[in-house]
Amino acid sequence: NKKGFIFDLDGVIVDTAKYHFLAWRKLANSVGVDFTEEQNEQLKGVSRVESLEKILAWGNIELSEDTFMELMARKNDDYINHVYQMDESEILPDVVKVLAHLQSINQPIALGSASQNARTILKKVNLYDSFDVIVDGTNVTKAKPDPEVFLRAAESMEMEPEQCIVFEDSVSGVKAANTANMISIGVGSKAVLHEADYVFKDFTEISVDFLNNLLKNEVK
Ligand code: G16
Ligand code: MG
Repeated sequence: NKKGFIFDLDGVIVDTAKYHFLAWRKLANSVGVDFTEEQNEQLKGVSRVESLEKILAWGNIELSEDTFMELMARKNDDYINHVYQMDESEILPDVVKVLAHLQSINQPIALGSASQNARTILKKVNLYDSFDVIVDGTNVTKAKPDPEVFLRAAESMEMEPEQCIVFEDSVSGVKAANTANMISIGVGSKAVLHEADYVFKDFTEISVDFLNNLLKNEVK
């Protein structure tokens, strides 16, 4: 029995969410916009363009196209500086264990991320070869909550959406998985991710039994 296992990157495999936060806060403050962790929650899983649009809207700021592009580049440079310092120690707890288990029972594994930096990050933390399929922000046109990124991942794994299971830390990503008709597993807070089919605090709470049961059941 086969399922397609799709993992989000930021906030699921690695905690790059904190680097996005630092880079966006610096950028927002530089244009005079306050930026809280609650606001940051709304940027999780959201594309770079839409993230900046939201920040500017919070500050009632309108900019020329050129300045907009310049600010996006500045945020990314800042973010990349954090990424370049990453190594395997930044892989979140028990991620490697779960990936290894799925590999050992021959399940296809995909990455489904909004980030254009996904491949760089996977290489930095030495997980690039753990994924059979990678779909990221360089491959899709529509950002989460649109299901495009996950549907593409399913297609590349040659799996039907109904056979796929998505691990997500963001509200927009859980919505994308649900819209795609996939099983959604929230990684993070139950209060935030209440739309997910299952929610776990992190991978240390996800047992081998649970993973094996996913293979047996038609949960959706
Ligand atoms: C990630 C983050 C978002 C970020 C987006 C684009 O998605 O959660 O906060 O804005 O990628 O990233 P970049 O600016 O690197 O292209 P995911 O889907 O991996 O959680
Ligand atoms: Mg994420």
